[in-house]
Amino acid sequence: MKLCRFEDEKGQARIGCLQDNSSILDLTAAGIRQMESLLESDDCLTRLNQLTESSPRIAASKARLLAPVEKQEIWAAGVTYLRSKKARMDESEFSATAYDRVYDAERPELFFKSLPEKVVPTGECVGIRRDARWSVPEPELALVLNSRGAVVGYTIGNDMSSRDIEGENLLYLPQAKVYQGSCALGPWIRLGASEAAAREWKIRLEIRRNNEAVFTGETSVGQIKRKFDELAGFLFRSQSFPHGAVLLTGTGVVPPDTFTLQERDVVQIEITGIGVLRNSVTVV
Ligand code: DO4
Ligand code: MG
Repeated sequence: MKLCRFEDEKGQARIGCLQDNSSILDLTAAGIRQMESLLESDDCLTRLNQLTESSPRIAASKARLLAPVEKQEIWAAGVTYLRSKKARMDESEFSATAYDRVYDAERPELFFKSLPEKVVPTGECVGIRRDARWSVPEPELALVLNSRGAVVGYTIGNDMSSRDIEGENLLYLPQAKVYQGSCALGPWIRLGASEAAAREWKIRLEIRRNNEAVFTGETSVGQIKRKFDELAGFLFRSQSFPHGAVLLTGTGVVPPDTFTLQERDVVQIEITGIGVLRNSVTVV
């Protein structure tokens, strides 16, 4: 099942359940005002099945998808794939040992990524910093966690990053990672998949420029070094998230070091089992 937030023709935000690619069941018409009430429920799928029987169906073409996030903070894990460790070590002599160590350490790298209201939905523009020379998307599986830290769903995340800023000095990481348009999530939340099933999914990145693919790459969720519960467990250590949280799980697809994003590029991230998150790029 796929849960979404969408804007109706009057500009009102509503909650929906994607039926097929052409229609959405309007759960708000059946009384659901927030995804949180479903994500917090112990029998989310049963409740959804009951609700969908009484929900009106609307054409997906009449709905503008919103980011599938409400009051959750968005966090991200780093250096969870071997490919990411190698890329970071190559970009920075200064910080190479830090990346090498964190890949094998018990404690993962976790960093704050975005407030929910700043998240970019599918179809809108992600940002590249005007003071960065080397900008890349990072296609990542995002875990949707409830307030108890349990994985209740999955969405697609883009952890946009300024690699020259991050590579210059590790202390610049927040500026390389957190700026206008640096986090996209969507298009919806996939519910009811186990970690074992999610580990079979492929993550594909395609970057298009003037209608031509200028980079394509692929990895598998199964390449993530750490278990989902392990990442969620560290995030929830000594910290509570009353509305739940979204946790990006790191990137395993890295364009070559000669590649940087440009204004009007289109970044398309597919995770089999979820869908496609598509955003064009603007300078911020
Ligand atoms: O420490 C740098 C960030 C790592 C990251 O974002 C990733 O591996 O995806
Ligand atoms: Mg990342």
